[in-house]
Amino acid sequence: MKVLVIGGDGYCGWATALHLSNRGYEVGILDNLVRRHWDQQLCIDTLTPIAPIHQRIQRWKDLTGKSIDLYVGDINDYSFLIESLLEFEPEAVVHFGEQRSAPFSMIDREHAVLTQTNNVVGTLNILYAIREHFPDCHLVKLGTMGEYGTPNIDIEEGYITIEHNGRKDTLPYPKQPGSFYHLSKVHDSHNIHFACKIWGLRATDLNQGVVYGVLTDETGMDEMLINRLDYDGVFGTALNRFCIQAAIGHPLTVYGKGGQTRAFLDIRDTVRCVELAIATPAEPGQFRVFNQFTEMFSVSNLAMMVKKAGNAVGLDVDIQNMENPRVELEDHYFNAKNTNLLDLGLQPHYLSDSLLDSLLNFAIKYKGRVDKNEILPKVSWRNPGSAKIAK
Ligand code: NAD
Ligand code: USQ
Repeated sequence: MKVLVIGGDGYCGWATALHLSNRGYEVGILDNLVRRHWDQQLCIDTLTPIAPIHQRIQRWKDLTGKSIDLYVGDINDYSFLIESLLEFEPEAVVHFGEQRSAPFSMIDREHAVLTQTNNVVGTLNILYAIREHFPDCHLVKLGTMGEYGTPNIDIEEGYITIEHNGRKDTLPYPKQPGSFYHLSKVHDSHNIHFACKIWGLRATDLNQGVVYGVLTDETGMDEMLINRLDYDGVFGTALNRFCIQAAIGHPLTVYGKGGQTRAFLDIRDTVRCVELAIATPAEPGQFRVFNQFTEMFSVSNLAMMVKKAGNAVGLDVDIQNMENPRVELEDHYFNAKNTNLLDLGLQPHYLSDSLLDSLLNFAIKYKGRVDKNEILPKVSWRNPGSAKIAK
């Protein structure tokens, strides 16, 4: 099957492209490399030294004999998108190609507009392109668990059945996202659902939790295939950040009380979930929603686990509860369903001491590349424009 991975130069996309290629799929990567550009603008860098995309792909071919087609350009450029699709002729499109940081989207008006324009218009372009040229193509779109927010009831997978005034219906689950980034994902979901309804497109929305880890079977094969690992206050995510903070002796940055509970998964499960979604496509007209995570943790719990694992490898780890730069509940109910992917055969890699140990050792290996000035959060939800962000 031919699968186009949009955003295939990024953290989840690169690992997924290699995994699918390894599993015998014919893979193309489409990416405008804007993430590398944003890193430069913000004066941040991944912990790991990632090779240029052409070299990564060449190395993959040298090692495995498998080719990956490359299309460098922006999905917001509709003629480029159409030309690439017509050349590659995908049977499935996996769409990772968005601005994915909540803090980035909250820097100021400009970054909020950039995030929503890039994400919402990009996805709309993909929907139109599929309708026009490949109406049978399955769109697998990365959404996020953060679309749901933290309601005081169980979170279902995309839909909820409600009885109201004696009548009953199954409706999209209510959305209460916590940043302009997370809102862009909600807007995408609505647009995709609508396109499935009116044009009969087939789509799967993968509401993914926070991803951790860096190694997969494929990205671990060679230094030149290494994946990005963000640790800075804008693009770094909770567990990855905590391991890198532990490695350099920085107190773990728990925002507020740390009772915020989120859904998490290992990057080795990300690539497998996408494969499972592609292998069993949605039906024409179906907008299918899978909650893509394996476990739920509070931020405090994660910090405690990293402290314990750090101590075990001889690191002295402190935890610092700091003023929360975000506006979010720090103590709340959170219980989300995730059976759809398990039913398709997902065998989760649960967070374990050995994973934490390997991530900590990975962070120790590259700790010389850490810029300590980029650890603390600079973006405030309450005060847009207040962050001193390099351009
Ligand atoms: P990333 O920033 O590492 O990768 C995104 C890639 O998309 C980058 O290579 C970037 O250059 C590309 N891109 C962005 N806009 C584009 C455009 N207009 N045209 C072409 N390419 C474009 O992000 P990631 O962590 O790999 O996340 C990938 C997707 O998964 C995102 O949609 C994100 O919302 C979702 N997701 C990520 C996580 C996580 O923890 N990393 C969790 C849940 C969901
Ligand atoms: N947090 C801390 N300390 C930190 C970093 C984060 O306490 O140093 C807290 C945040 O306040 C938040 C939680 O940890 O409550 C998660 O924050 P995060 O930065 O790890 O993740 P988030 O901003 O939600 O975004 C990430 C990805 C995004 C994806 C999302 C999945 O960047 O692309 O959509 O995880 S989810 O959270 O399920 O929506």
